[in-house]
Amino acid sequence: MKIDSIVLREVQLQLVAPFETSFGSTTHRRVLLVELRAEGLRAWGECVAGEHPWYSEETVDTAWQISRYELAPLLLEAEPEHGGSCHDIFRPVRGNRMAKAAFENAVWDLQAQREGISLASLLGGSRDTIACGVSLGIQPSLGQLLDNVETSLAAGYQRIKVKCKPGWDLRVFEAIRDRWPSIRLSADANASYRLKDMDHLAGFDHYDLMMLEQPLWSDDFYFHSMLQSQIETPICLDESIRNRRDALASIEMGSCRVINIKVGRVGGFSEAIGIHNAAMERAIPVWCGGMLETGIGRSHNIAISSLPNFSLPGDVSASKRYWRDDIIEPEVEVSPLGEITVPTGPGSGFHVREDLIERLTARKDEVRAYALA
Ligand code: OSB
Ligand code: MG
Repeated sequence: MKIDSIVLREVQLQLVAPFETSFGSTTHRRVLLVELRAEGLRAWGECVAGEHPWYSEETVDTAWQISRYELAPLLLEAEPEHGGSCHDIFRPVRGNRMAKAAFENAVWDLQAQREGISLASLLGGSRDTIACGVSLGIQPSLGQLLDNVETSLAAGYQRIKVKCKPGWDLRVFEAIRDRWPSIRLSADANASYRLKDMDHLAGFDHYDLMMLEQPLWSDDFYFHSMLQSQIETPICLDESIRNRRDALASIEMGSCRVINIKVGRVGGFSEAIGIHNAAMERAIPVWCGGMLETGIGRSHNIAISSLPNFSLPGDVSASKRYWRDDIIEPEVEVSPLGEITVPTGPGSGFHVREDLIERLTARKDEVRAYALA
């Protein structure tokens, strides 16, 4: 596929409500979008890097730099056969997986449009609908969190995940279990505990959590395997898993029993599929994580979630939980059963609202193929 030009944009959007994790609070998003123009088609990708290097080293600004001066020139020169070619094209650039994923996922989207098939089917998806959960941030009060749980359950969400950290854990689980003894409940620590907390974490077993996500360091497998051997609650790794090899190592070491796959964190759809397959062969279920995406990233999360081993509800939720006006049409909706229908139209199956994106754009740059010739 000959790509004529690549447009990079930073769009700025306000979240409908602040989102607080163990590492800080987010009220608005600065999002890097990548648009590929090729063969009369336009394909989009979203970079999930945050405003600050809290979740991972990458930020929207490092991703901009790497995208503009490394990845865009490499891709314009390469003429990728398909999305799966990107891994090799970007090999000279170490790390920077969130920036790479934005490009690679746009190439997959372009290929799906070109072949007139859905992105989900191109990726190997087999589900018509995906199961949805919510991720509820740390709240100013327990009462506000319980209100959020109630609203989410009423909307149909199949699993409630609460962010936790030292000081916002046992009494939160206690209060939720008191009112809802049998809902599917999980917790995400975003790497906020240490080895000295082992006994404390064993106390989580009392609350029948589906899983505890990333309790220890963001780059650790070994101490998670020690912890997993001492608690009953299944550990789910998020931050630690950067690629398929990490998934294999963590499964073999017994560091986790569930894996959260985020296409941005692992560098794009190809690596996500590799992790999905490796986990499936070893009977480890996976689910799709979220990064407060706009509709573009969300539409890609829906597509990957249609693969068979995405067997647990993901953090892929309705547009209106995040944005007053999403940048795709129709916006993503969740049914009263807590499901999203996987689109069957070509590409992502959603229309990208370029007029709205233009109004939200804070910076823009275009890199053209001929400029390199
Ligand atoms: O750890 O899953 C995480 C958001 C930002 C950074 C990390 C995480 C999250 C979420 C939000 O949990 C999931 C969503 O998009 O709703
Ligand atoms: Mg997480």
